[in-house]
Amino acid sequence: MYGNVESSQGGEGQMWVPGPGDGEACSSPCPTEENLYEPLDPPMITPNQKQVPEPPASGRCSKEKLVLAGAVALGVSVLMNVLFLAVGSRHVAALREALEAEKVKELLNVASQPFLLYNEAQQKCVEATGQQLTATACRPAAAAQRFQWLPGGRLRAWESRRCVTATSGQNLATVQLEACREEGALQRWECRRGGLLALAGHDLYFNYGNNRKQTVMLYTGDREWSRWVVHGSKDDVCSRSCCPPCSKGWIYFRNSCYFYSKTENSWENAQRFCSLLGAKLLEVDDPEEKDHISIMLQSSSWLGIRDEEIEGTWKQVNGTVLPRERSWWHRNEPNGGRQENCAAVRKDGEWYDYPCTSQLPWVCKGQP
Ligand SMILES: [Ca+2]
Ligand SMILES: [Ca+2]
Repeated sequence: MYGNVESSQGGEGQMWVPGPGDGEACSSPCPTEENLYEPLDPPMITPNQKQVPEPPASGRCSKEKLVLAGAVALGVSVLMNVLFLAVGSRHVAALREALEAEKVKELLNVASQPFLLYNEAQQKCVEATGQQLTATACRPAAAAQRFQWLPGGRLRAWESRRCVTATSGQNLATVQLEACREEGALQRWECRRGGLLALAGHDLYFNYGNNRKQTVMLYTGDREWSRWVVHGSKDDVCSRSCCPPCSKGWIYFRNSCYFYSKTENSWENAQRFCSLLGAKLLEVDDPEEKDHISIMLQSSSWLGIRDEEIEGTWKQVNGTVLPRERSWWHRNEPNGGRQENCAAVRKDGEWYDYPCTSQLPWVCKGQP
């Protein structure tokens, strides 16, 4: 029995009730695991079972042939219908899943109260004109000078609802407005000490732009022309950040956001769900994360690894082979051979291989 992964909900159809003596020593001979799943391979036919086709009987009438042809046609038609039904239900499941993803996406559109970006040294505010961002005299009532934070460190122009975007990750690159993107690396900003507003992950700062048009640009210099506060205050612009680092419904831990599903699905659908949200199915990087996950889990959930391609070679969704030192298999696992090619993490943080079509909750892991 698959006594190693507990279900989130008990009830009928339960397939992994702990079996008697699971994980305990037994008197020999040990009972073999009872397999509740259909064998994946067709039953083998031994040579002496092989059915030798009968030689065609001479003088068979054409009526018999017609009946035979009719039966074959009927069989094919039934088979096709079953096939279409199966494909159809998969499409419906995919659509339902996409809808659920859309609902979560709506929650991502939480924004902060608007504020004006003010450079004290120049006594100027940032203003949006079309796509362009310039530093100009402050007009607190002007919609074009209002900005607001979106989740993920994105800064949105209040009026045009477009995001502050670096044209490249290089010194002196112009900063302008573009459509907000969820995975736009050039749209993520972070505050550094002293009012510096940096392009996330770079030592390039949102700068007043000492050029003729006073266009805002990226600059390596970190002096007063790169320093910004909320107009009318001495506050760091990140003090107006709306948002907890993660979107609503996601849980923050150590610079990542986690989504714990409330429903169950196959490994593949779970993986697709996470990918639709720009995240990935859970990967556990170190013991600290393993402990955190085990505290958070309500029940066994899918992990983003499988050994579908080569039995015993566990790969992450991006195709990387999982390093041995970053795996936490339960004793005697993985043990399912070709019938168990997907991995799940149990509440205690330990891993099991499991049939990929089983229905389990899942965890997505994404960037803040
Ligand atoms: Ca396997
Ligand atoms: Ca197993």
